[in-house]
Amino acid sequence: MDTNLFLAKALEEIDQKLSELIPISDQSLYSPLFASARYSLLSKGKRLRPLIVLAVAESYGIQRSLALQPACAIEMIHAYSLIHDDLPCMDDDDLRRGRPTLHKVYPEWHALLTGDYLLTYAFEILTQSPFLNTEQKVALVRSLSFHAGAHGMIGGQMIDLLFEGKAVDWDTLEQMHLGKTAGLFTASLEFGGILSQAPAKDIEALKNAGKALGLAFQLIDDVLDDTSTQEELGKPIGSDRENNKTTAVSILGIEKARMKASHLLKTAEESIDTLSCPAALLHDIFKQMVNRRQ
Ligand code: GRG
Repeated sequence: MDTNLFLAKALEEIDQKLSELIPISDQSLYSPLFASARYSLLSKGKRLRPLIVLAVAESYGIQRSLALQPACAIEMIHAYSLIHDDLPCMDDDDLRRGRPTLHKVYPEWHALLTGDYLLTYAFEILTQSPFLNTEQKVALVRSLSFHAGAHGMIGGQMIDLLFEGKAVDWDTLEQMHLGKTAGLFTASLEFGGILSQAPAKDIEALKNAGKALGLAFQLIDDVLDDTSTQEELGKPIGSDRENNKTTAVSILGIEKARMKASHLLKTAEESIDTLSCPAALLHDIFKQMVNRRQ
């Protein structure tokens, strides 16, 4: 299938499923939680992580209906991480995806609880995903809890905040990127493999691709933070500089950071070339992600 056609169709299905999964409101006393979750989750994100899950499943010839709910679970974890990352106690940002951050619209405690809700609900919907056997569900829960936890996203965020305002060398920065950014990309690729019941050697290759792709994605994110406008990115630019954070650009400069991202893209592509399924769709998506302008 043509890549752009696949992306357009998959994006539509992801958005529809995300909307179905969070009630508009109900009679419960806690229903304002759903309105705030919809505000963040349904705002205009790129949906890269769920798209990757669906793209891997597509590459193995697996029906999209089987991969859709697990893909949405990863987007929920991503949305929760953005809500918490924007809070005053972390990056204290006012704008996300072109709109006021959640704690600017609701009280801070409400934003915090919305993130907590999305985090816990992600695991609930994983265990309720249709068409999967128990072994697959356990593997998905294990993958997501590992990559979103201390050895992945939370660990990366911990390094980020521990080193704020301090000198950071390249190895430390890369360890932070591996956790904070590459964690969820690795989980997304691994999810695709688990859903497709791919052989163990493919799952390893998918995870390796996820690490390299995540690192490349973060390098480009740092470059865009220096070369784009707030309107293009939908979030404040230069906030890392304001918060005294070391970035790939502050260590390498723009050109070297771009070159490093290209090398990492190549590593990710070499990894998916070893898969036992056609990899053209994944090649296209990886390239689009690393060559993106926003
Ligand atoms: C606070 C638990 C917790 C974790 C925070 C993910 C994260 C760790 C912080 C968010 C800020 C940040 C710069 C993370 C690096 C990963 C990244 C570039 C996120 C933005 O992802 P996109 O570009 O965002 O896919 P959209 O809005 O398109 O979904």
